Amino acid sequence: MKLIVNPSRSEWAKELQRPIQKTKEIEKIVKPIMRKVKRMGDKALKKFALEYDHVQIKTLLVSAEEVQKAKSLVDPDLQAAILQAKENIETFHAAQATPDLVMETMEGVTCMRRSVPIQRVGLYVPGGTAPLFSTVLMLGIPANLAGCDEIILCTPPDKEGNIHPAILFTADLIGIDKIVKAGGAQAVAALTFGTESVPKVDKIFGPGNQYVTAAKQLATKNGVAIDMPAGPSEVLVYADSSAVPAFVAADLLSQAEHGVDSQVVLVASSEKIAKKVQEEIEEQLGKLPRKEIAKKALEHSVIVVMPKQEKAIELINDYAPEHLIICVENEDEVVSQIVNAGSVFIGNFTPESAGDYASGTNHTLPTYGYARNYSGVSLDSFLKKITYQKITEKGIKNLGPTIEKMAEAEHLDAHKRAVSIRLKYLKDKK
Ligand code: HSO
Ligand code: ZN
Repeated sequence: MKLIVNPSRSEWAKELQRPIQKTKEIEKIVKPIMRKVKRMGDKALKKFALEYDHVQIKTLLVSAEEVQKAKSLVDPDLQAAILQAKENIETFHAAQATPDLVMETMEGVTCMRRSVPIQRVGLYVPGGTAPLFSTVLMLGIPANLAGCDEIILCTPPDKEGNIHPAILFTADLIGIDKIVKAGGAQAVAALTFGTESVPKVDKIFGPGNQYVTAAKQLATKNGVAIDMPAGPSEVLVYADSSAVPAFVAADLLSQAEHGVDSQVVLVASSEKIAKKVQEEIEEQLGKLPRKEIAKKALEHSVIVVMPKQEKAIELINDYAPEHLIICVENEDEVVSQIVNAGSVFIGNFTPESAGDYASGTNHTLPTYGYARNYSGVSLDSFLKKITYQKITEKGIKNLGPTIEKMAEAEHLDAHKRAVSIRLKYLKDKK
């Protein structure tokens, strides 16, 4: 990891540059995939499964027998862990529900707002080097709580054409029964346009590689919403002398092992702490099965020494990390000044892994600086808010003149008349 000491503001963007995304090149590959799925439906999905997942798929939808078999393959201890995680995630997300809003803004003018579920949602769960069954919980639980009518889960099959048993177990646990053996851009295309086996959805959720990300962006041009734009996963740890260097190193490595393009950043209050963490990273890295991936991620990762807390906080807000771990003496003071971060982990005993799996918060978070303008996935991500209003005779008499005046000033006479005609009717009625 590169170490920089007290960089000036003008250097921050360059020093903390995220791995460049080759968006245009990737789009060139993804567009024809999307077109093919749109034209050929299931046939295209099977063709791409053969090409990219190296497997001949007969039936795209996972059968009930496959789910039953998978359940028997998941170790009981893992089943219990998944259940515990489910409970916490459910508790935290259920509490996010907001009551309907009904109020009179002035006499006779009632305004309401209600949450209504998005009807059909597609959840993408990556396969690849790590089967992220935790993502099934993070997306499936709020989708269920919101009351979405149809939940379709897409995930790539392995070379035998199977889905990882823990993914199937988790999906079954939360009642998702439509699971499609499709990954990559082709899965996103299927959810966007619909195929014989895959229903078209209204919104697509979930992490994925650059192809999935590009496909999700293209989906938005076809009337489908997405959870958020995405880039590689990242963590920033802010540590002073109260932090435990071995813990900090472990947290940085936990993010680095996600992928070669993951980025980890340490903001340390002194060079002494930075060096200690560096030593710990060296020590711990060798023991990791995924050390080759982590090592590559560390190559484009940075340690910034920032003795002044005020500047450290400015830098953190400027970088807008997906995950922010704060291990400093005056944690409350620092936390209150954080305005750009996906999710914040506070204190020496709060590893990012807690939020990744089981504490209750969602792990689908804005990366790549999007924490400046996006929130992570929550119950709200699966809901729309519809507003309603009801105006009585008294209400239109009260509000009418205001509307007439404003419409007139905007030179929109038909708008004004929609009110005047009613006011006149009420006047004539008397
Ligand atoms: N850190 C990842 C989520 C994850 N970690 C899933 C382990 N499994 C992105 O927030
Ligand atoms: Zn993680």
